[in-house]
Amino acid sequence: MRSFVAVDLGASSGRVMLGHAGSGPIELEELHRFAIGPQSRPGGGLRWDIAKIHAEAVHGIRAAAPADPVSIGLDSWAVDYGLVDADGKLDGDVRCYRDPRTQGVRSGIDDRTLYGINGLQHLPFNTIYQLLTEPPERLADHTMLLVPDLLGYLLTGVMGAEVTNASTTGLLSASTRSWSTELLARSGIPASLLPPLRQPGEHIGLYESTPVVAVASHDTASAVAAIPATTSKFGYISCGTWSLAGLRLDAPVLTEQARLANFTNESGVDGTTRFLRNTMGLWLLSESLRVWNAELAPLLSAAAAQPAFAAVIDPNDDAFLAPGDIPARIAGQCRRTGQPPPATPAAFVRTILESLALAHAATLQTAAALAGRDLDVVHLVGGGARNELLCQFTADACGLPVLAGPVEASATGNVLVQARAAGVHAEPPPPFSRYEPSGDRTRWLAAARRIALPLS
Ligand code: LRH
Repeated sequence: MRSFVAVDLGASSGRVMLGHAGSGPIELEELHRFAIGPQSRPGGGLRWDIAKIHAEAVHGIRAAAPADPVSIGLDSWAVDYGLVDADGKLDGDVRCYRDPRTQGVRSGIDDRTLYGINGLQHLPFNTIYQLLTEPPERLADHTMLLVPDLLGYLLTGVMGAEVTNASTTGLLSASTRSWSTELLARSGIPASLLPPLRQPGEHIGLYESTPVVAVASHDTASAVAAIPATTSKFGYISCGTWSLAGLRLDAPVLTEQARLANFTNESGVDGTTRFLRNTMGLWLLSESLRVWNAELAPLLSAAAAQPAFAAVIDPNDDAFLAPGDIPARIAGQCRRTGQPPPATPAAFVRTILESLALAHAATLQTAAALAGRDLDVVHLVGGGARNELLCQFTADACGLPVLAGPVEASATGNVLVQARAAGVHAEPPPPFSRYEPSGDRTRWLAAARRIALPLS
């Protein structure tokens, strides 16, 4: 067995894992876990504390030294970046994508042309829109590094842009997987801002004497690489802060229908496409718990005993994006759709879980139709795989079995790519639970109609 260090940064927590690969499924050992979370700064704006994240990552990497790891890999949430100046220094803060500064920002490129090239779901925080809020002089002589590339630079001194995460910027061509000169020219973003692309598995440099290897540095790409699929007819949900629901395809789907359904074509490992849609995921729960100052476990048991389908919401509403009083915003959507707002935290949790399951089902069904695929099974990976109620609701709403796990999917995929680059056998662990659909979907379909979700 050989050991690899996976630094996996989620929007709410980061972890440094030691992954063991070589025979049998990858095994993970947690070395260090720390809170992340965006911070409000005086004068407004949400930022990431990159200096702290860097220090925590180094702390975890140092703890791995006794295992003599083969290499280190870094993955994180997508789209956010730091700007490095001509002297190689990080200039200013790394802003958080939930910062409302990009609301209403457009690229100046018509939607069809933009989608035909980058194949991306319109999300207000795609990097292209964030960059267009920067003063032009900051773009003229700086280099943009996405978060995992920035940490890679801080560890090794080498700059680059790993392609799976670059595919979330809006500036990469989904077909050629190279920076789009057309989109750069038409948006006015200088090409000099973007570092050379690198592929998962490429050597980046050394941290002290340990190689740092590019993995699928977008956490969702790493999570999808870790799906223990045994059939090609599978859909997936990478369920953490976000629920990313979709398909693994050989080529992007850049049709007008896919654009109108707001589907994304992000790059995956081995030339695959991650054809998926972002849905507001466990963020709805974690922000609500923060507002209530409550623990999840007792509320999940209480939610299981609540009446079914009392109220459901469309979790894709941009109103849920910014931090704040999510329960109040849920109640507002219930009123607007003629449903009684939940009255207790347990009732809110029931509403959130049923609504996420509905969104999972509608998204997977639409993905399959757009790509001309049949689905036999759904793999649910990430932190949400621990949530039994959510897994069962998802199976019921989809009318398909749900296979749960791995929970640490991004870290597993991170290790998998490093192991393969080192010529070491690597396979993800099998799912740890299977949820059968309970049969009659009539009530799920009726609930979807209340919020105009396309589910049949
Ligand atoms: C999940 C994720 C997702 C992006 C969002 C910004 O962590 O990377 O794939 O859309 O964060």
